[in-house]
Amino acid sequence: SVEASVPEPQREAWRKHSAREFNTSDQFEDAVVRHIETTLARSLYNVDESGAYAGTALAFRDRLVIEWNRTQQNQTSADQKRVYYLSLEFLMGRALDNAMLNVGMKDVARKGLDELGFRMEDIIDQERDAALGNGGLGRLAACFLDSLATLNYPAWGYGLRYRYGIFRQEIVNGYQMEVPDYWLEFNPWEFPRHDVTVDVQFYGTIRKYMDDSGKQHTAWENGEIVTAVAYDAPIPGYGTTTTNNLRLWSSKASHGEFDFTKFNSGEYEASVADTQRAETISAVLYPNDSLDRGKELRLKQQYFWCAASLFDIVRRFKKSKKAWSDFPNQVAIQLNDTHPTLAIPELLRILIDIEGLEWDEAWSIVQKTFSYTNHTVLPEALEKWSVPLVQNLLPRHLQIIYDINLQFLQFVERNFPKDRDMLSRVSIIEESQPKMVRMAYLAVIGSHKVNGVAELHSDLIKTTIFKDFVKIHGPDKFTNVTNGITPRRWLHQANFRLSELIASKLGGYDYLNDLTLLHKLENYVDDKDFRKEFQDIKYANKLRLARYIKEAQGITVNPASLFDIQVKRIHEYKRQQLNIFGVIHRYLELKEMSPADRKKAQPRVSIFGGKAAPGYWMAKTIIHLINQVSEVVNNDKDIGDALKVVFLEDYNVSKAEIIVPASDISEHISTAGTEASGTSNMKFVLNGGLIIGTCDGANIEITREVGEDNIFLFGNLSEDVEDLRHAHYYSGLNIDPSLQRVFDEIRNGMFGDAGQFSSLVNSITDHGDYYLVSDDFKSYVETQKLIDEAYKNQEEWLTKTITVVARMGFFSSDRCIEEYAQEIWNTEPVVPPAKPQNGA
Ligand code: IMP
Ligand code: B1N
Repeated sequence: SVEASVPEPQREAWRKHSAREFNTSDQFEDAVVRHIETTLARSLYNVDESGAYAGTALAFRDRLVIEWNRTQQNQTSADQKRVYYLSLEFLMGRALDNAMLNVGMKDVARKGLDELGFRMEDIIDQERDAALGNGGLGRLAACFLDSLATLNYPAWGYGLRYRYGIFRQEIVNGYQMEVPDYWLEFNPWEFPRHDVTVDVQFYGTIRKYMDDSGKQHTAWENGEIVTAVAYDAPIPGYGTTTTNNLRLWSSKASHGEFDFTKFNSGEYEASVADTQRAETISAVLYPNDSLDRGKELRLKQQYFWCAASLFDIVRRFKKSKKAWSDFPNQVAIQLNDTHPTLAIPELLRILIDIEGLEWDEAWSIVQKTFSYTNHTVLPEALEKWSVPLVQNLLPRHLQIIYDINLQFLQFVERNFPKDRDMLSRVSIIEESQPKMVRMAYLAVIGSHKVNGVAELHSDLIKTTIFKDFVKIHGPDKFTNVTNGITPRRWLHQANFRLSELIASKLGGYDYLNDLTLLHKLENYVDDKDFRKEFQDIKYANKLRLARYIKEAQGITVNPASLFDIQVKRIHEYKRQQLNIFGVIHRYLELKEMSPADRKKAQPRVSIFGGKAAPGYWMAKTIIHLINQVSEVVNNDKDIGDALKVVFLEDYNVSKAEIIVPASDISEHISTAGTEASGTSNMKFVLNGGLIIGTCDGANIEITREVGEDNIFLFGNLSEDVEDLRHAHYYSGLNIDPSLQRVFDEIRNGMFGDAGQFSSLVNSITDHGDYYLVSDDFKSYVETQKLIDEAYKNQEEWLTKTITVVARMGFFSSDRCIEEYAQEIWNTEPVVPPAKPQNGA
């Protein structure tokens, strides 16, 4: 059992034989070859780069496991509050390079691999991305895990172990095709814990009964049971031995392989089918970003994961033998969006139905334990589950939700007796046909703190979707924690030369643990050698991307051109359509120029990348248009290097690590008020790229930090969006002639069959232009002109790019985690003891 331990008299023998860590390249080679020969059963006659990757990963994994065990023991005895980060998505990317950085043996490994006949970069490149997420929300969770470990917080991530992560995108004839991402063929970073399982119930019935003392009880029984199996992955911190845990649940049939009663009675297929059905729960990540589709299987995933995680957390707490009132002093649970909101009624169910607590005590524990991060105000992303669906799948939870709602509405009625509409506005249950459970309201009511992810966004949620709740609970419940990114992956790993240059000026790598130290770079903004090296690094990064573009898409681009990059999920609110219309406009202008003038124009490469949700037709149409424009422009002999258009297939985390350091300009051009924060904006600037952006999300705070002169802002402000939409509806659009020209050429078939793009163009011209493309087009194009001009003055441009890097200290995810720890979780780090000697 998991509780068993070695008796005292035998522990000395264990300690003597405790695993040894490699410290020299010789020992590293020992470990690699041993793993290749024994763990993988291959030999020196049968080892390619993937084998060398496996051996290297397993050698580093051994070291991580040793630290991981020590950390868990140390954190358990420290008796500190643990933070649990519940997220349906963890977009981790690759692990090996990060493990090498954090273990600190990269040079040893490089030498060892070299001696074994391999190149480090090729070995790192063998790893598949762990792509258990859609975009920003999932990658934020990954950055947070990195910072939590780095700052020594005892923290676990809880999620689902999808067999298929986000699909691989292939572009066929300009259209997106989705290919399943079966990523688990070889995953050395996970540890199956077949002894850590939780039985999770679905469906079933409710029985009320009275015990001998006359106390009322509720039992949920006769449901279908699915077993959750834990898979753990070590999360090493940087500059510390702290190695936290990411626990992902996998589903399997509760009877093991087969239902043997069915098996023995001859129903072999039925028994296998049951097994399949259970395994389906954790089979696939839903590929929608900022869209709620209300599918039953998604609800099953959510409950399965919440129930398994809560059981695990409660089990761990119970080992401490503390009183229940201590639960919120030991446990902080952060809800990453509303996806884990069922954890709230689930904890109530455990406390009341199973542990026998009274409602009021249980409710007070729940509210102190949970906090909720909102990531979007888009109405289509706000989760609602139909009451009949919840009734059927989780009958007891629906009762508990109704009880929460009743108590809440009674409270509201007492405090706001005059506002009759208030009750229906704030009810967890929407009185629609069918009735719906509003998950965001449940999350707000069940938490002690609610945060948005950038200042503008946190203000917006207080004045829009949660306005009434600010009145009811008071403004202190609502707070802001502006997102951040880990400088380890997004600067040091992705842009090693820049990191090295910074370290050479700042006297070492301390800045990777305190990003605000970057400000000292401003002292070097006039230093000739520094400037030269900074510029060379950007050029080298552009050259690297140019090579990748050639290799992956077969397009030749000139690294001396201005690289203009927009990589992110394809979504109308993110407005890739505005970008591609701008590109078409540029193309039309270039076509009209004399060859001499064209030569003088600033050459530009417009680079796009990103996935569309498989059912999101408009997003797929945008991808198609980009590819068609690319086809026409790149093959136009008149144009040459003046303009190239690239759509990079299958954008993901490891590709981002090549793309991000290579931008001159990146585009963050969402309709004001729609992008909650954005995090790639921070990544690009941290790597010395400038931004063209709207006054939205974290762009506003980036502007505050880097200064207005160092960012290219354009477009309408969020406070004007509603009026503009209203005006579209009542007085029509005001389409600039330059945009009209673009539409005319698309409709005339310049980019192939116009019918393909009519829904896209019509969504603007005939259907209200909800995302304000027509309102912002002119200022967008004018701002792009300013960028062309500014880029021509390379010295001034360079000054700007150095300055912005120096001013990005605020955007480290370490800063976010400190804010969460102080303002929301009320918790302290557990600093690990000095490392014991090997074998001790
Ligand atoms: P859990 O808290 O039971 O899920 O265990 C998490 C990890 O901490 C596992 O690796 C356990 O072996 C370890 N662990 C749990 N309790 C103790 C303890 O009291 N001493 C040392 N290690 C522990
Ligand atoms: O979360 C990121 C923000 O930086 C982005 O601005 C925001 O758009 C993103 C349902 C979402 N909001 N909502 C989602 C993802 C998947 C899903 O099923 C919603 N993602 C965001 C980090 O704060």
